[in-house]
Amino acid sequence: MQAQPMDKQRNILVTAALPYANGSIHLGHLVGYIQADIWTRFQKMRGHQCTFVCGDDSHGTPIMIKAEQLGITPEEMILQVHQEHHADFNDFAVSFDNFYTTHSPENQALAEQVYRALIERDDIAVRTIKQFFDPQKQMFLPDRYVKGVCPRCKTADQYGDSCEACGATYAPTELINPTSTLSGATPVEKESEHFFFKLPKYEEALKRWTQSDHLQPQVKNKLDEWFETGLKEWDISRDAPYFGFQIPGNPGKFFYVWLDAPIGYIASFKNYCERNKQLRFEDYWNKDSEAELYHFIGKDIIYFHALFWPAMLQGADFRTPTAIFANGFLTIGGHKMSKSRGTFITARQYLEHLHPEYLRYYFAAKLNSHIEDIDLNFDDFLQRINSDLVGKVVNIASRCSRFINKNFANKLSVSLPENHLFEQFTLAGNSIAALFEAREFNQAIREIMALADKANQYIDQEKPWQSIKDPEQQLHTHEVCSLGINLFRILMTYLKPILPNLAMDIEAFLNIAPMTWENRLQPLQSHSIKPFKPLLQRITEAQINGVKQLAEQAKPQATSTTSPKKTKPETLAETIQIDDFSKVDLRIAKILSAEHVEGADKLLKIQVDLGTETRQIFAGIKSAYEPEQLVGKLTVVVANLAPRKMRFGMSEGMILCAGDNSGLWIVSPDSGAKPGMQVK
Ligand code: B3M
Ligand code: ZN
Repeated sequence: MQAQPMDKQRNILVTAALPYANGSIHLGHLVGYIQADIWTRFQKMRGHQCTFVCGDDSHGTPIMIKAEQLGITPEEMILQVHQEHHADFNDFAVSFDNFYTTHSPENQALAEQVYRALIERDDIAVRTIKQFFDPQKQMFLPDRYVKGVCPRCKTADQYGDSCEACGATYAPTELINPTSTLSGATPVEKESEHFFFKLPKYEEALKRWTQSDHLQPQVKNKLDEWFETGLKEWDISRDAPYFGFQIPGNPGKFFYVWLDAPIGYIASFKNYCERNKQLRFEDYWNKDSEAELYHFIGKDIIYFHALFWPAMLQGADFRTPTAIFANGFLTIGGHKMSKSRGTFITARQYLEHLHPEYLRYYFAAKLNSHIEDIDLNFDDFLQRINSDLVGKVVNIASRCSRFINKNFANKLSVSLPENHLFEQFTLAGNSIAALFEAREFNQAIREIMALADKANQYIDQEKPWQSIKDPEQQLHTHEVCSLGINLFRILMTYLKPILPNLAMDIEAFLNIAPMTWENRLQPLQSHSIKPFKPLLQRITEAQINGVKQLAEQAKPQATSTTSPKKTKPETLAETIQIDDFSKVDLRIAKILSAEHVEGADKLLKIQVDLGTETRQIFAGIKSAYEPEQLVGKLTVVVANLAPRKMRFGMSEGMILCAGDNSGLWIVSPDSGAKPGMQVK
């Protein structure tokens, strides 16, 4: 068997979901961007014409409101955020060919074009609907901007679309005692004319589209459920004030952000074509286009991409996507990151502690083609980087180049030893390519690491550090090390889509042209390399602890920083062993003093007597207790919790507390217990 020749050149357009222009990129976002970037880089290395576009999703009420809060115009804000996002993506080597914005002339023209085409086909209905209106702010309120008492379980402080406590979904107008989260005013019901896209007309076409090979099986199943419940018309308009595009001929009416957001993919590509004349816009978007079009998205926006989007494209006479690739969410140490709680590690925060390509490698090692959540576990992270990437792969280069640099004047041998390894390594490129193509990155990494093991075994067995001492074995030693360098180069070819910057450094070290899938087949012989410099450092405990701490702060805490929100009992945590439990040192403590903390909404600063010492703890129980109520009370404290630096000072422990939406109660022993006693 031989390494397969490349298939014919394909024209591919890849998109990644457009991030909203009102917040920072966080690690959860990066899963999808890194996945799409690896895939795109792989296609480019295979010699295909592959273009990767994205941009900010710059419209909508949250963006308008956020800018207002910042005291700037939405235009100013989206510019600032655009620069921030652009820098974040750059630093993580996410290499969009164009990172544009939906607030662009191209997008406006295209959104109008789509809208007109839909009107033409009688796909737009106009109906009057009733909606909540904030009389103070003089604006209609999206569901998330109304809060009130759940009509079903009567829990207070629930959003206008669903109840966090009992899971009920309802219209905001069904809430008891509704208030506007923007002004606190009681909203009134008001009528307004809205425009609806007649999605049900596309049911048959969508069903056909779904049946062919465009979707992952899980997505297909989801769609079948939606077909069963029945497709509904989609409200594509919003009333002024709104930051977006005005609907042509309808002053005061705007396109809903989700109408022009996916059209932003087309606009970003169009903008790119204007600067890159070798690409023809029509070749990619005309109805009969033979180019391939792929959308990488998060699992929460499948409805928009698998139903509305192909229907809109058909209605407006554009081609439909070749496939949609949805990915799962990121958990950190098993905990969900949550945007709405503001609990996530941003891309920037991560970069303050760790190398971006570590994260790319880690995600690749976890990603497959399914919609599975992936977990960032820091011990696993450390292990994979230090023992796999640095210990196995980079180590091959350092082990062999030592001798090439020192004993053979930087030059590789004229021929390689009679050895099947070179063929085996190049041949593996076929199956590794198939795995990249199928987005089975974790399996690709497994194969690459198995090859790295083989290369190391070969070096172990040939022992160049011994044979170098024997003048009669000079040629052999030279060939062994030269083969080692060649094997290393092939491994790095396979890792290049994942580790593009490391790969570039290695191209410089090996003194070679950019590595492609094809040129791996040519061995390096009689070739001069450069002196080896350490290419990638091991992660230190200190670095990993830095990021761990961010995650700790991000995790919803039982008491210290946030008060638990839910009434619904959380599902019980997984079973632990007695040894796990006994790691937690619980002690009776007496509250000596408690006081408000200036600038903190939820925290009280508390001094406790632990029997042997006094500790300061910040606890998020301000909503439930006046400080003086607490003084003198006995409670239970996690005494061996690592101290945490908070904005207001050090917190040296945690007070145990029970709670849900209806209140918070600190845990107290019966009278008789003494400060310092262990709780077992
Ligand atoms: N702006 C972000 C999200 O919901 C949203 C994606 C738009 S993709 C066209 O994840
Ligand atoms: Zn409820």
